[in-house]
Amino acid sequence: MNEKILIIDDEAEILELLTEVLQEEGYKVVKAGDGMEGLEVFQSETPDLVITDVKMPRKDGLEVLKGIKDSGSDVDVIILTGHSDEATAIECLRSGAYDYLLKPVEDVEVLLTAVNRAIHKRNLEIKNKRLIEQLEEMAIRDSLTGLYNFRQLQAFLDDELIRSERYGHAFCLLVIDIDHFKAINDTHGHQFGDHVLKKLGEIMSKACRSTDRVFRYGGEEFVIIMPETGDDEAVVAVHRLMDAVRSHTFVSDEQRAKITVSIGGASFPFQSIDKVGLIKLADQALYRAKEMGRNRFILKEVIHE
Ligand code: GH3
Ligand code: MG
Ligand code: MG
Repeated sequence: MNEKILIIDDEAEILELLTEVLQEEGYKVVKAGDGMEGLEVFQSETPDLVITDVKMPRKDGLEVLKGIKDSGSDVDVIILTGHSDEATAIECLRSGAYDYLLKPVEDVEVLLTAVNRAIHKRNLEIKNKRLIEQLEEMAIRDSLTGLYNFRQLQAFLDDELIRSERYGHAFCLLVIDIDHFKAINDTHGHQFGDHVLKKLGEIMSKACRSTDRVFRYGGEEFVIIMPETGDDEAVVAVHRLMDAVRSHTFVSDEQRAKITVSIGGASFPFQSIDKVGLIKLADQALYRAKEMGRNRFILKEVIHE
């Protein structure tokens, strides 16, 4: 990757010299002739590192540094300064500059060492940030289906309860269980079973509204939370969902199968106003749906097929 470095200096010879040295090292270079222009180029070019002179017309190096830091950017700034101005350079360090270099830049190696070190540090920081984001994503998602996991369900449900209570809105919680899934595994193999789980997650996500949340609750059980949804709307939504599942033929590695699901629902605030109560009621409704012959939805004791 070619990292981009912004050089800000009002002396054309310095700009030229640094550009040449840094380009030879393999960096992309963008330039500005004073602090004001420097901040503009910083915004438009989003460089990976800034090297700025201190004494410049319109805006000086310290103002450039502050402008960059105030914008919330974590891009490093190296200060270029004359011998007479080391005090300002130290003030820049206190204000968050990464390093300072004395002009004239006679020893190119000193410059390159500082630049390479700053770029290396930044690349590591970017990599770490990505890894942390990946870990955070892995902590809330189920690895097979990519759906939110059990832990995330608890957090989401807590939030939804507070929100719905505050605004006086209804929401619906569904527990979904695949019918005779053991037979799918036994007939077609565990791998095909995994394919069904994954695909079912996709089908249900597609059949839901964008504000609905689909979770993998455990093995072959899923939970859907439908915010801002009354009982009648939930029944319509579940019919759409069950139709989507029933009509799909699961195909993988020359194996084909159709499945049905049983669904139990519970609604807030009509049936319960707490998390444990809602899950328990939906589970009981699911159990009844299984007992009554599967492939159906039960909400408030009413059977929907
Ligand atoms: P019912 O209609 O009563 O729900 O019957 P069932 O066969 O679906 O229910 P049961 O609870 O007896 O079996 C669930 C099966 O789900 C057994 C288990 O091996 C399978 N299962 C759970 N998690 C996974 C998984 O991650 N992958 C696969 N392939 N199968 C799984
Ligand atoms: Mg099952
Ligand atoms: Mg089950």
